[in-house]
Amino acid sequence: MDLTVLDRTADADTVARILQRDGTVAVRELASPDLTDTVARELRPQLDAEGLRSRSAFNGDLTLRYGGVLTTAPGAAGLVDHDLVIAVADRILLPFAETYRISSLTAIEILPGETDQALHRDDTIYPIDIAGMELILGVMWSLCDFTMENGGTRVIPGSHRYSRAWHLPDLSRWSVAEMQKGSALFFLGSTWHGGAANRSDASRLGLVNSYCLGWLRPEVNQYLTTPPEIAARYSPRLRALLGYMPHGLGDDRCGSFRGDCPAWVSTPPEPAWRTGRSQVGTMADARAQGGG
Ligand SMILES: O=C(O)CCC(=O)C(=O)O
Ligand SMILES: [Fe+2]
Repeated sequence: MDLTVLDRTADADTVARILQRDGTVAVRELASPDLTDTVARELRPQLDAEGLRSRSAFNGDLTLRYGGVLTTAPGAAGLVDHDLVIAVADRILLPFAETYRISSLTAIEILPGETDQALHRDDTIYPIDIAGMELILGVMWSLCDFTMENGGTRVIPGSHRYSRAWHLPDLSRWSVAEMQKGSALFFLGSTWHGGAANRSDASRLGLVNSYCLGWLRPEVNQYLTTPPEIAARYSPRLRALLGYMPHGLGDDRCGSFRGDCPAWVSTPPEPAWRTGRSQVGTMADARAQGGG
């Protein structure tokens, strides 16, 4: 099965349908070259200063990583909070949660000479595996052209939803996400993927962000990574994505806080962002079901 690559005019229903079918899909040139260049420029100093700190067998020896993206690169807001990405995430994750949030947000620069990263699924951070329930949606933005040679992300279309305990998909059937700068590779948390060897003489820069169900603990602590005073610089929707909003309604909430959350002091959540979402968990809902 090949990786489907759509034009940026694709609508969210089409992207989500292929994503559910194949476990992955790419949308070419979704972000402008101006925006991707800005983000790459904003990330540069911290990538150089801190990028090698997270070297490990899994992360690679010749790969720079930087996780404090929104403290350093305000332009990245236009990627993680992109309307199409959010509309796709709504379709993939909202069947299982009232809302979802950023789980990790990491710039990854694969340097020349790096070898293949082990293929993996990102949802193994959670000790549950429920058939049909996606816990995570990942989006890899290419901040330069991704190619076969320079370490374009490898992904295995159709590899999602193999119950972890039972069997493995055929791990030899990966495709490389060859995509121009500014493209977005979507992959489910259950889809096998990994970084690739860089056999070129230039580095490969990408920004990978993942969204998890709102009742799960994010992979990276977003409150420490993007504390309230930094979060307050961004839109209400992005603040909510960073976790500055409880999950659930009424008595069935998690993540609530006594008093006003510091990230909301000047701009409370837009009511519009919550309309149309499930009311499951309210007393009114329980009453309607005969349970209250
Ligand atoms: O850098 C890439 O292309 C993928 C990285 C990845 O999947 C990971 O580190 O979990
Ligand atoms: Fe991954």
